[in-house]
Amino acid sequence: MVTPFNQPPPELGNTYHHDPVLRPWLERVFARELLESVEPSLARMGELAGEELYPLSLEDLPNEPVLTRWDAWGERIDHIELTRLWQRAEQIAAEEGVVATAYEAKHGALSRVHQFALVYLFGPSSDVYACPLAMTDGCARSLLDAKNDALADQILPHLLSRDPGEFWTSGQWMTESPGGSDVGLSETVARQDENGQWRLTGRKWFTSAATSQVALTLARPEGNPEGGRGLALFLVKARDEQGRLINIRLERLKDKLGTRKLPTAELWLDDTPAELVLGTTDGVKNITPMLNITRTWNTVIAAGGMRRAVTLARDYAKKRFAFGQNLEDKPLHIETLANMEAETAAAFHLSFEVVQLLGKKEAGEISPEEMKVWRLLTPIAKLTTGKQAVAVASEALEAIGGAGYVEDTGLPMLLRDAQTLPIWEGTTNVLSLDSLRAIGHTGGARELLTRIEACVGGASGDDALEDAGRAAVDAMMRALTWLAEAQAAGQDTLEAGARGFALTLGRSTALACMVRQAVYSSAHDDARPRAAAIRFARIGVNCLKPTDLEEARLLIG
Ligand code: MFK
Repeated sequence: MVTPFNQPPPELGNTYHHDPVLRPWLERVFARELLESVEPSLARMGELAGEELYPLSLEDLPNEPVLTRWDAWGERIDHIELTRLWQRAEQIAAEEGVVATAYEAKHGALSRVHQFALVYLFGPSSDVYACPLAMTDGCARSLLDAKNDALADQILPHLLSRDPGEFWTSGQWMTESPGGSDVGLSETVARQDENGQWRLTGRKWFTSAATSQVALTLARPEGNPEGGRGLALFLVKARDEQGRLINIRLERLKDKLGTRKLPTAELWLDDTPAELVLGTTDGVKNITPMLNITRTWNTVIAAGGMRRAVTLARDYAKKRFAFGQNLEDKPLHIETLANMEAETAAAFHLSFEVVQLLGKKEAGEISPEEMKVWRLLTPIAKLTTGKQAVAVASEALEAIGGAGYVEDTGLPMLLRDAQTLPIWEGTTNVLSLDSLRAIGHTGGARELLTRIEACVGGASGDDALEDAGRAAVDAMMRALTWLAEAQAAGQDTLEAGARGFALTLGRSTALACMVRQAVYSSAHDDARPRAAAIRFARIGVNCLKPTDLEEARLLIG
């Protein structure tokens, strides 16, 4: 019997130790003693992610959460059985403080960086358990920002617990059938019963994980006006002591393209008791702390997912022999992988720029200029990395060839899960328009240009790196010129070009951050960040394109 050839599969190992970007970045940003103190937790997470969770995720591939609505005797139970990996991920998330690290704040403003480094490592191995963690973080932030001490005292000890037995996650039940993006159209009604208890009634069309113990949600108190201002922000304690849902019916789990381990659901609130978080109006405004946190998670998860895709494609290229050579020795394959690596490094730098600003904001160390940049860069980073994540995941599958398209390799999941990143937490277009509104409201574009100029300032003396820095500044300046012209031309022109504008801001900021890292790393005997910056500049950061609305209308009929 002839033994057929079996291709060794791509492997990961410890994802912290093997990451080419994270550690050099941390070395630049953290003092040596601080790095020494956080590094054991990152190395542990790298080991858990690469050596325990990744193999478990492959074993767990065929399994999905199962909703059982009724028990054998007709009792409505709405029980969701989670996959094995999700059960393990919950323990790890609590014990390793994937949410708590940010709030324990042991390292001041850099605590957010430490936390999001954990997220970056944990996310790609979590089968999207990162989603309820993102919501949990967003809920904690919202309760603190609302200064609702009563709710915070009751709920935060659970959301921030490192004891898996005590740990709770929060959901975000915002999306309703008329208002996925235009949340102000929400139909859920709030009324107070005779005891003054608020009760919510309505259909939540697309929730985050329906297994969470609490959720932030929006509802319109009876008599309130239409629109986002007439909504109020509520916290729902979804379950009683026995874990049964309280006046909530789980209608179905959503049948999605990806994120299939994540039990997103459609549910009915039926006189569901709820607590006001902050006043009886301005619900959309009051939930924005959650949106900004979950968008930051989305950004970091995108960067982490890209790193996972590139790592697998890179390892495969080492092992795969074809046409007389391993793929890693083939010029066109090397070029392809290098472009993916440059995009991935860019996503990382953009993500952690936002994370750093968030950390400063929460520690009360942010300047007014940085505050404007943070508000603008949060949606910009989310939309930029969301698009990159899909492109890189798709390229990784192609780099692995037919096996990348076969389900039991686990690789198709990379692409399907990436596809949610530009959709949830605000689509690319919605966030492009949000960026324009942020500029209209608080400014930030000029401050971002100043920041980009400062980032690239150190490149002088290195011609190629200087050119890369100039490309970032030029693109940003062109974007500002476009903005002024579009504002003068009118709202239609502004909106039609908003995506090109937003992506240009995202990519030029990423490039500037890469140049700053390259200057540091080149001085510390690491030439890779310089190569990544130069390559990313060559791929291009200016996404401004002329728009023609009349022609576009004609085309779409
Ligand atoms: C495929 C698998 C999917 C799995 C899904 C699982 C998770 C599902 C969970 C979800 O439901 S994801 C939900 C995603 N939905 C969104 O992210 C909503 C996207 N839409 C927006 O972000 C809109 O821009 C927005 C709803 C905010 C617009 O609503 P409005 O009512 O037109 O609000 P407006 O007037 O823009 O803003 C109201 C106030 O909030 C303003 O302040 P003022 O009242 O002082 O003027 C804004 O400045 C402020 N604001 C808005 N966005 C802000 C913000 N402030 C800070 N940060 C922001 N990001």
